[in-house]
Amino acid sequence: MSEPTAFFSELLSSLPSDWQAPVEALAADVLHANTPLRLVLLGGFSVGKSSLLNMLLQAPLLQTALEETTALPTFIEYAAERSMSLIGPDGSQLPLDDAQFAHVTTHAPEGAVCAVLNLPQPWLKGVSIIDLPGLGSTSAHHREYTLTQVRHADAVLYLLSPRGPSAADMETLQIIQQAGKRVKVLVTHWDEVEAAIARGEKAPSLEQWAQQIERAAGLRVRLATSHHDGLGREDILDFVERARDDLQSIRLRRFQAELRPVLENALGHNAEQQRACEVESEQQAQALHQELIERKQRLADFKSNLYGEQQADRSRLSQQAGASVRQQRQQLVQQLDEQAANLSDETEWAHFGQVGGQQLDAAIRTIASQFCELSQHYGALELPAADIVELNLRLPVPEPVAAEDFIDIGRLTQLQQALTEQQDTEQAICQKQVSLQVHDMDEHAQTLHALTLQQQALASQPLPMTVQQTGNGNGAFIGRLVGEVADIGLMFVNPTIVGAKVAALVGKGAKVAKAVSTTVRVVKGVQQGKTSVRGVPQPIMEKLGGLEMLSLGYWGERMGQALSGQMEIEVVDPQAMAEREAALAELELQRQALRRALSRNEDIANERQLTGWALEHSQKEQARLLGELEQLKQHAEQKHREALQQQQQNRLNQLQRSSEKARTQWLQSFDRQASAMDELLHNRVRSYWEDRVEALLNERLQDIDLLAEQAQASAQDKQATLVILAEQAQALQRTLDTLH
Ligand SMILES: Nc1nc2c(ncn2[C@@H]2O[C@H](COP(=O)(O)OP(=O)(O)OP(=O)(O)O)[C@@H](O)[C@H]2O)c(=O)[nH]1
Ligand SMILES: [Mg+2]
Repeated sequence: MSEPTAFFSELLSSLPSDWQAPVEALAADVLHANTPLRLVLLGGFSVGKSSLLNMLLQAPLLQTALEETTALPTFIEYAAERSMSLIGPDGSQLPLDDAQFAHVTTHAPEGAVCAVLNLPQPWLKGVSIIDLPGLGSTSAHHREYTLTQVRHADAVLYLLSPRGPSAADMETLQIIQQAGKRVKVLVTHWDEVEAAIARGEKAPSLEQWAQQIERAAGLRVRLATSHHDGLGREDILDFVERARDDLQSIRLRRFQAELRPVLENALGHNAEQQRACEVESEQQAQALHQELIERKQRLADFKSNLYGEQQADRSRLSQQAGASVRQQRQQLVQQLDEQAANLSDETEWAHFGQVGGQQLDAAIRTIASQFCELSQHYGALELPAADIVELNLRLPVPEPVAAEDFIDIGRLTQLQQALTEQQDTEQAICQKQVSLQVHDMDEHAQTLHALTLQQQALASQPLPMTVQQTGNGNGAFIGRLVGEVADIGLMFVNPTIVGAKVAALVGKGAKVAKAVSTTVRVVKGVQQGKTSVRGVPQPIMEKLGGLEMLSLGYWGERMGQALSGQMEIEVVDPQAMAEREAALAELELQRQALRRALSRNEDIANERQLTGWALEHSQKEQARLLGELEQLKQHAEQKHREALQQQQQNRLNQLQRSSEKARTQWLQSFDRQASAMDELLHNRVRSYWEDRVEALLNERLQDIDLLAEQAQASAQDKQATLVILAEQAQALQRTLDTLH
């Protein structure tokens, strides 16, 4: 069994049972903590703490200056790689570069708890060195924090200026001594002392200073010297190494130092009880009675004062907490408003939501850390040391609340609220379902139907674009027709080129060919009969054979030639005549057919001409329609633009409404969380005053009643109690004696 464990087991067995729980808690806190050696550097500001660390680390890593420099506690620890970071109240780590590290350690940004410098220097293994703001610094908070660090430290490097120990140094050294820390005291700036000696000044007596310290602070130390150029480095590294090796016994010493007042309290109370049991004569009983009455009166006075103290403390905290919440809320409102004003598009919505949430979170975290700071400064009650001992009134140390606890309670409240709202909604739905009637259902169905119809009507509305397209198509068609009609018209203006023009017309394209399809059919009939026509030259026959050559001009021209061709009739051959006549008749037939075809063409041309007039009119109408169409188009475009603008405006309004809603929800969430955190702070303070301080006072008052009762008990009972008390006192004393 290791030394601390063996000591602790023995201690517990010797303690009266009602003192065991607080001692176990203390042991868990100090004795059994598995953490590196905590070494703090202490001393007045500008005494050279950071310079000394730079000297030990052999690099200018920490900021030094003549004025108050270190503002943020800085932990220096071993790691395989060099890194720097800033620790937030929730334990978050923000990596820093050299410049940022220099800035934060000298400016202590709001909400930061400490900075950490990790270095791969082997001598730092198993050690956590803490560079603190100087004692006696302008900030009261710094002093508070420094003393807390002293409480939790295992070892202290205490730096004295070359002027020797001041009253403030003595006070702190006494605290350190009582807390059982391993201490090394150094006189810094020794180079300046050496320079002064060289100038002929008297050397200070380190021995004398050590004696003064022993007298004033009860601490026996050997004073060492150092300066930032390296003096004392080996000595200090040796101290660190030994302290690390002796960590267990240092912690045991710390534990014992903190245990001492607890045991002394118990022993004091035991002595009072024994005195009460030892009362024998009436006179002694009277004296004790008188003493108890006086003590009770003092406690009662103290208790009634306590109410005023408590009220003052609570209202001070309440004001500070309120101011902090108001400031954060105002800032949050401003941030959310700015963000909402910049919101102009739905695509920014996700980003808006994300940033708003982050701003709310940051505001909550800021008040959490401010509340955490506030929670370190309540319950300040100055009691004269004599009263503390005499009345056995060692007040409990007020416990600060961690920022994370505030955040947790805020979130919890918010979740509870959300849950309640959800339950309310569900309940409302259930109630509605119960009271729902059939006619309500019909009414809903009809409304749904009406809505569907409206939707359909909207969907079927024509768009302006359709009208425009139609107009364009007509224009093109009319243009094409006009060209063709002009072609046909020209044929009639100059009948000599009738054939060629008709052929050109036919050749122009499929559409006109279709228009003269009747003619084509006639011509085809003529073509089919031509083989029996004698006297028609073969090439003509072949040309007539091609459908693509079915041009009226061509045919007319050729036919004319054939008919005008000279026929030589020398012998009248009736058969030949008959044949010729038949051929002529045939040709006549064909000519007639052609004439008919031509007249059909004429009709068509006339028709077309007439149509041309109609078209002219139609063109005008078309132009008018086109004008109207253009107007309509412009009107439609204008409407379209207006609709787009309206749509844009609607979207903006919708966005604005949504952002307003989000803003309200964020602020509600902030209010809810802030008020839960405020409640936690007040509950903690109230519980400290009412549950702990008042409870302690009540305990003491009860003690007095118990003592009075014990004094009144029978001689036999007193004797028995005395035996038990004496045994307990012995055990307590034995334990106390084992403490260093
Ligand atoms: N001559 C001399 N000057 C020193 C020595 N140590 C520190 N200084 C100077 O004293 C000033 C204060 O030194 P710091 O190291 O910043 O002191 P500190 O104790 O860390 O100060 P705070 O952070 O403000 O509490 C600086 O200008 C240092 O250069 C030393 O041994 N000799
Ligand atoms: Mg410093």
